[in-house]
Amino acid sequence: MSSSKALFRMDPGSGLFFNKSAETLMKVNAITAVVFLLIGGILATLVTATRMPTLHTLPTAQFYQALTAHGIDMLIIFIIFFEMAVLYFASTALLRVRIAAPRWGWVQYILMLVGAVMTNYAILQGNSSVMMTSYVPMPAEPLFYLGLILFAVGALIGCFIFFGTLVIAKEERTYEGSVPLIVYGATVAAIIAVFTIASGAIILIPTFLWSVGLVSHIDPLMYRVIWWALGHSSQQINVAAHITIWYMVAGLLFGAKPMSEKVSRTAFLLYILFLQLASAHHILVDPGVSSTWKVFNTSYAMYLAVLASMIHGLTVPGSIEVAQRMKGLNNGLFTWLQKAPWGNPVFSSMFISLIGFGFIGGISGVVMGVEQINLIIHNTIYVPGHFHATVVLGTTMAFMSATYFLLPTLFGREIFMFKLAKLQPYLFGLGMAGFSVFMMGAGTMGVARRHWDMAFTGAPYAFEYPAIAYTLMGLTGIFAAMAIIGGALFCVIAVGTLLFGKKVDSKVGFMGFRGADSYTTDRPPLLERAPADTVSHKDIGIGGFVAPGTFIMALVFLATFVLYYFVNWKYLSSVWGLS
Ligand code: HEM
Ligand SMILES: [Cu+2]
Repeated sequence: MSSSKALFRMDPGSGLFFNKSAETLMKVNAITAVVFLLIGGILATLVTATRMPTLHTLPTAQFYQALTAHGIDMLIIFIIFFEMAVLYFASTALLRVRIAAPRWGWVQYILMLVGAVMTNYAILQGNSSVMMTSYVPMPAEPLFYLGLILFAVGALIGCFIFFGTLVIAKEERTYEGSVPLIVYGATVAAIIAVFTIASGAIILIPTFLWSVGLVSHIDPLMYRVIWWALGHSSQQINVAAHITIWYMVAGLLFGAKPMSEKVSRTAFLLYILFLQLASAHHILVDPGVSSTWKVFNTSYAMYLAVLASMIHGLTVPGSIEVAQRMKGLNNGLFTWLQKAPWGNPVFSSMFISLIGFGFIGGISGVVMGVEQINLIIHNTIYVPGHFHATVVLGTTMAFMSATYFLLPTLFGREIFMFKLAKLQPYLFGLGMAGFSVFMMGAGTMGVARRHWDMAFTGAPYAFEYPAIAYTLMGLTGIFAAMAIIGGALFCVIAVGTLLFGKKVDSKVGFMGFRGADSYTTDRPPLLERAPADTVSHKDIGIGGFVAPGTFIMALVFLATFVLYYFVNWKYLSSVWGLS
């Protein structure tokens, strides 16, 4: 297809250019993502209700079935469909270029959809309740693995379309200099995705052959090592993608520029270099891999990756602070933050994602990644407590923020039930934060992970957790209910906007976005490089710091971290007496 036929429209509010073929693909991928979020959310309700000893909703077999489907529909299917939309957006709308190979885009979508339905069908049949990790020698039906493989092939095609689009942008010179930081972040996500999918193929294809009887044996230890090259790296795709969204929102809403492009880019690069390595934190108690490897891997290598996340966690709010202070909100430490648009769900979702990911997901992740401390919480409900803070508070809320932005710009609709939409991020965010923290607490008290019944009803040997564990699980349930209401509200708002949302009036706009213009075949103007920041920051800040508020926040983060680390070592010494 020649470039002259490609159709573009401009969104006058954001200044973004949308290519028509890319736009359609972004829409179908994003809508499908939300549908799976809804399915995963319904399953979350059943799983949570079963974990509450007072409710015990599902019998054993259905619990593991629902848990398997919940994990897969959320962390694989919802997240990756959404990431396809993010990749198409970052490459086309930000670089003002047509999408490469739009027909292949449909192959990506259909393969992923067929794969998703196939895996869900296998789980529904009842012989594939092997959890998201699908550890051998637990067997699942061949369709379970085949579905995942098709899904992965689809995702791989999506990554190649992304790279192809970058090539076209470079050839057609739609931008000057190097690609913008946000495109750079998306590129990092796509590169990690290729590595992830390759690891997935290495492990899932033999497992599929094993399930149909063509391979006789798969070593369970080896399976776990390779599976986590897939499982861990796929979380790094998520992290790179959601941090990219943080930068995007900071730029869109505040006109914020990264405090230092070089530092942010280097931080993204650290992900490629070190994150996959750190996958050993998932196999810290496995026999067969040496302690030396585990310790090197989870400390030296992992800390470099964590450093990258901390840099982003600092520069994103820092850049917002600088932008706000430049606008005159220069009083005191936190006026810039107080005066932020807290009623705009694009901002509130993004900021809750940043704080929740850093304080809850980040700190707990580093602490549980220490080989010794890992022994306290291994295979307890602490683990889902930690990762709901990363993949839900962090990634899912960033994707919610992006959705609130895409509804008026991409779909050209005013957000349905806007008053509730303003509330939704707080409900979901607070619910998820409490849910994560209380699960972590219950896990520290020993409550097992993925166990159908914490009361061990009918078991031949009785076991009682400390009473506080039941209280913590009760609190987990209450906050889960809040998160479920918040999540359901999000789905209703997103679907409601598409069905009933008023068309954005491009003269008036909505949340500062002005919605659709008509399509033309004119090539969008060249994306100009923002001039190097010559503006002096002399007049802002306090005591020589341009972003003192962010600096204080970083110190609070550090203090929380040190305290929590200390508490865990202290606790370890008491559960593991030396005599
Ligand atoms: C209202 C929202 C949600 C609630 C209430 C919820 C609740 C739960 C519960 C209770 C468990 C089981 C813990 C256990 O017994 O081991 C679980 C597991 C899990 N959840 Fe969620 N969840 C929610 C959203 C999400 C989202 C958005 C994602 C991913 C993006 C996600 C990913 C997972 C995964 C991967 C598992 C583990 C499955 C396994 O062990 O194989 N959840 N969730
Ligand atoms: Cu990991």
